Amino acid sequence: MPVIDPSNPIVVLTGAGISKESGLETFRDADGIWSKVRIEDVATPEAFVRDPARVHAFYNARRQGLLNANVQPNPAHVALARLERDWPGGVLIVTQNIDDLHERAGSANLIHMHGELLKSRCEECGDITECRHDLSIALKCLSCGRDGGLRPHVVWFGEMPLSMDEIEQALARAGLFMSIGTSGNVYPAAGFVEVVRHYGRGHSVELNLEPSVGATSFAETRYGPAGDVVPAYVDELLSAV
Ligand code: BJW
Repeated sequence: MPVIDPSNPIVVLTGAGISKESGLETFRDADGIWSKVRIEDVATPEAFVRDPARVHAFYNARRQGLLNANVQPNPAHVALARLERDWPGGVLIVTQNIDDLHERAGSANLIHMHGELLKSRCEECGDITECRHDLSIALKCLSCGRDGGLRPHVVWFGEMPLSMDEIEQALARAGLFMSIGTSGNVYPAAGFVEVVRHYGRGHSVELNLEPSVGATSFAETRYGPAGDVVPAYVDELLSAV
């Protein structure tokens, strides 16, 4: 690792791999979510129009899984919260994950670019509400009173990820870009390392179980379970502060 100036901001991109050791499934590993259900059936706006009950059942099951008491932040989430607390230049976590494990570990400067499983959104009035219960087409929106329009507050294929302007500005300023637990298959997140390279200011590192699709774009790579490699990398960063 080169010496990173502690006055420079860090941007961390996380994906499903960081939550694997907490008991949540990834998408594209051999035993992942997309080996059991088809994207076109559950993760597109067209799927929700065609069969909303099917899509609700998929997200209801994942919400119940997330709320299981055994699912807790792991040492990788905890290390990133420590980095945010102790790094002078500031840390922004951009997560593709819809779980709340970063928040539970103590991270506060956080963007959920693919939405949040524990929120619902009304397609009629846009109201976004905390949601820890099952959703169905029978429910009424508590804000506008209309029924049938509540959906999980998540970003499906073909929809615009959230807070993209803010993310792009942070990538342009970053002194270090860390990509953790993501396979690099889904854009625009898979292109963030190229954005950092384009601006030319930041070092980039991939921390993953195995090389991602875009591994060769990173200046540095380290492979192993997130619960091991992330705390070790954070220790090295903070030893220079
Ligand atoms: C570990 C580990 C351990 C395991 N420790 N590591 C061509 C055709 C059609 C569309 C497109 C196209 N080209 C590009 C597009 C756009 C499309 C896209 O990317 N498609 C690709 C499939 C080609 N993207 C979109 O549609 C996005 N919107 C968009 O582009 O809008 C237009 C736009 C224009 C201009 C600017 C900006 C935007 C929206 C994408 C929405 C993705 N939604 C999902 C599901 C919704 C949320 C949910 O249900 O959870 O988000 S898909 C799914 O993939 C989920 C994830 O966030 C996302 C990324 O997955 P992730 O996190 O990388 O997980 P995995 O499983 O792939 O990888 C896990 C990794 O961890 C692996 O590498 C493991 O090895 C590793 N690992 N154990 C460390 N213990």
